[in-house]
Amino acid sequence: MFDFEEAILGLSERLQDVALNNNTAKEDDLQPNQEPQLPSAQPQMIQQLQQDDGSTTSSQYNSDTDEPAPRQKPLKQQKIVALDQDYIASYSTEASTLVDPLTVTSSSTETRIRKVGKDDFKSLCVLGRGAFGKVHLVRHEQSQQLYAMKILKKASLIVQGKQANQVKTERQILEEVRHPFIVKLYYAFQTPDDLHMVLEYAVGGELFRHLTHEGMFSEPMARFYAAELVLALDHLHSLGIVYRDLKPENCLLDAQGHIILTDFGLSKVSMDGKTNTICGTIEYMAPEILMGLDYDHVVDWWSLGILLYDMLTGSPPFSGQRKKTMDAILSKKIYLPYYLTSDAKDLLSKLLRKNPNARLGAKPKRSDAVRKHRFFSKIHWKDLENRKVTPPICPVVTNPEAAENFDPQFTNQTIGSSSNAIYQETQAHFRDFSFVDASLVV
Ligand code: ISQ
Repeated sequence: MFDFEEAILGLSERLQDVALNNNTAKEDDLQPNQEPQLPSAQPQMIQQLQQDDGSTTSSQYNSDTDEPAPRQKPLKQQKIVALDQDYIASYSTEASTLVDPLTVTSSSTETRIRKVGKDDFKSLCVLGRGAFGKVHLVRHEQSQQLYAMKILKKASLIVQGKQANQVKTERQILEEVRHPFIVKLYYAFQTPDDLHMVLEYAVGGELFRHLTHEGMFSEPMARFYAAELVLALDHLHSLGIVYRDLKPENCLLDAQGHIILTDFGLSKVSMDGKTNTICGTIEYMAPEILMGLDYDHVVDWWSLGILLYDMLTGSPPFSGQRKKTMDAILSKKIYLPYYLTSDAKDLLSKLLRKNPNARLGAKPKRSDAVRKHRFFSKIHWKDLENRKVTPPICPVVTNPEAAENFDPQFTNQTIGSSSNAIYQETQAHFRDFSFVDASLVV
């Protein structure tokens, strides 16, 4: 179990020259005595957290009032960065029982497995781009079924070093995980240059887009999305998986408006292998991750708290210039607007405890404490899990192939062909990548 005090001591040893700042505000009004203080962001760490191009985003934080300014959509295009070795910490490594068409022969069974490849799909448009590649909307020509195809450049992965494992981990996680609110992986295959993951198409687009459109969500709306995310995260935790990257961009909606949690590795927030620089959005990251301490599933409850705050107020509680954001996440008391109900305030203050051991969800059992919080008292968890609760937003879809709920910045892009030269040796890294969902085997 994560030992907070020890971690702080460990950190102070690593940062010997820097005095820890113990002179920080109490964590929250509701539970003032439960929260030991984290040290404020250390200068070295802050330096590392500057954006790699040297630029900083304009401040969204009003330092006089502590009130967050309206949300701004973060840049989608991110520099290619290496994936953190423990980006997704999985301690459940059971071999998959699903079938890999490139490595399994069907001679022992009557099952006929036809290889699925790039030529079986027609790319219709780009849905998004991430650190390692892009996501296309594709049509499986034989079935006319639409999918989201995530395409990862092997060269980009190899250049950063040691990333093949991460991609396999993402593929393995998606293969293993079956949950109504987590994206489904149907096929995985590779071409000489790229890895391909054929995923469920979340035709409703990003929750973020709907949030931007609405400004902020009412408490019942926010409660619905937060509750579906509780179920998705709890399922991951039950498999020993820490998601670690919960933020609005990774929360998509299906045709009915239910959450589809995506992105198990095409990360915009990851550790640069050379410099330990954290790239991309840090607004949703737990203090212990930012400090480079050990962490566990409790980081996901922090991020859920930030996301809930974002939905209820229109922007995350700590945002703006990177250094300031970092400092605020580590040491600033959270501002809870007057218009939130006491239940919402109480939940937020407990999810956003900087001490992971005192955070809601840390003990005793997985998500029990979170589910049982008064904010969720109106949620019928069984019905929710069975998709029997009607979502608050029904995405408008007139033509699924038009990807109308996705950013035209991407969907208007022409589909480019990959031209990266690839070295033979890179192929060995990805030998076991290919996969087909058992339900699709004929
Ligand atoms: C599913 N549908 C649309 C977009 C997506 C992006 C990433 C992963 C899965 C997706």
